[in-house]
Amino acid sequence: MKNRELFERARALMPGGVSSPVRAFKAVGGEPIIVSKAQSSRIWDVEGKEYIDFLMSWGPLILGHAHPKVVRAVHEQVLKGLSYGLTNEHEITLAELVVSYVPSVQMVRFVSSGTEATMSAIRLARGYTGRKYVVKFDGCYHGHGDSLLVNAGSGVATLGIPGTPGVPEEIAGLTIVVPYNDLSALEETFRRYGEDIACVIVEPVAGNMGVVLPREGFLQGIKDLTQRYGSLCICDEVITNFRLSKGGAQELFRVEPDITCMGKILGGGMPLGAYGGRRDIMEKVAPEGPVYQAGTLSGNPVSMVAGIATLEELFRLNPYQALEELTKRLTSGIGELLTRKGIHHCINQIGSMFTIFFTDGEVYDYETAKRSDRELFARFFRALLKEGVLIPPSQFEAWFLSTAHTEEDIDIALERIDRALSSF
Ligand code: KE4
Repeated sequence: MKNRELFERARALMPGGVSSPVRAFKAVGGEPIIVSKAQSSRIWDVEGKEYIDFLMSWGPLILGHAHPKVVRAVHEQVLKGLSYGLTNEHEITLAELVVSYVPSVQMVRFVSSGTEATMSAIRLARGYTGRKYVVKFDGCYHGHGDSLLVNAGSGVATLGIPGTPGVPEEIAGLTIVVPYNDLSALEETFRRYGEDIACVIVEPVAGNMGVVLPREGFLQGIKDLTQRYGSLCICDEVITNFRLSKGGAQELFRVEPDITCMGKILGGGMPLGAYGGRRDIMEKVAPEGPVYQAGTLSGNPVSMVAGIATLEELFRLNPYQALEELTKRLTSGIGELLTRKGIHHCINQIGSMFTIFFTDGEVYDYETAKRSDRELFARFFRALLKEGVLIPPSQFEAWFLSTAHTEEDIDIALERIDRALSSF
């Protein structure tokens, strides 16, 4: 089995045999697959097995794998060089696209990942306000920066406790964790720490506890509280930027963050992140201001042209209504299959992203997400993989569709999922 042979070699060379933990399939069991190629809505492993892909590289590929316009742009650029270490014209073009489409962004800084974007945004918020506390929501993930890798008891506002060895309590203790969708807990936090809170960072639609939607008034409530106490509101749109609408979740939910973090679709599959926002805040970033942040490959021309080609094609297609309808065709089909099997489930869906929770209650925060039957999810994941349907190897992630997915793909996927469920 080539997957297994290669994975054994990988495990001897890289921790867990992977470049990112979730790819080891530890939460779902079974053999991780090694990819050989991908095209449009399909992906193949090294044994030649084909899958309909709803992982889509965790979100960047809203146009599908290897879109010809993106491939052509990258190919033309690499013949002119892969990295310059000086400004290139493509950075200006992509910055103009970001500023014109993302409502709250007047100025932007490119980095190489979503983690860099959120790490830098936190540092900027602390530098701009001169304050130390960061507030995040339980179950939200903002990359692996120390201040944001904090687990804490949910239920009430708590000072972060180191959830990950290597994050000293002096750092974790500066992060306050509040339950998602719980404005009263956030108000309580501001009553206790308000004058010392630099920022609140939120996934405006959560994707990392599985998909969880903001309750009515939640996002605006965050903005109002941060404004009242002189803190900054940071929207982490690494998943939702350009995914839910041209202007992302902030456009859809009409909320104006002070800083927005971007990534994934922004780079169209190439390494790229960004943070941007109000001009008076962004002007604090070096070399214009004192808040230092830098990167050898920041503004890399190959990533830039991949992002430009992706956004230009995405905005030309304006596919959001069609993506919503196609996604609903899939979620309603899966819902029927699970109901027929008597399997309790809750599907949270918005636009072209969704999560199936195996629980019969509503899922509106991390506590309710954790009620999902993870053993059943793991069995479901393995059964689908066997039938040629690839979904995220974790209960707490989102399925993604792309403009490359067709109605025929959805119908074939539903047939494969039906076969997968025959043994349930
Ligand atoms: P990266 O550093 O992985 O580019 O971005 C971190 C990040 C920041 N903010 C949000 C809302 C994110 O979802 C992410 C990364 N997402 C995870 C899974 N949803 C990436 C997959 C992985 O870690 O392997």
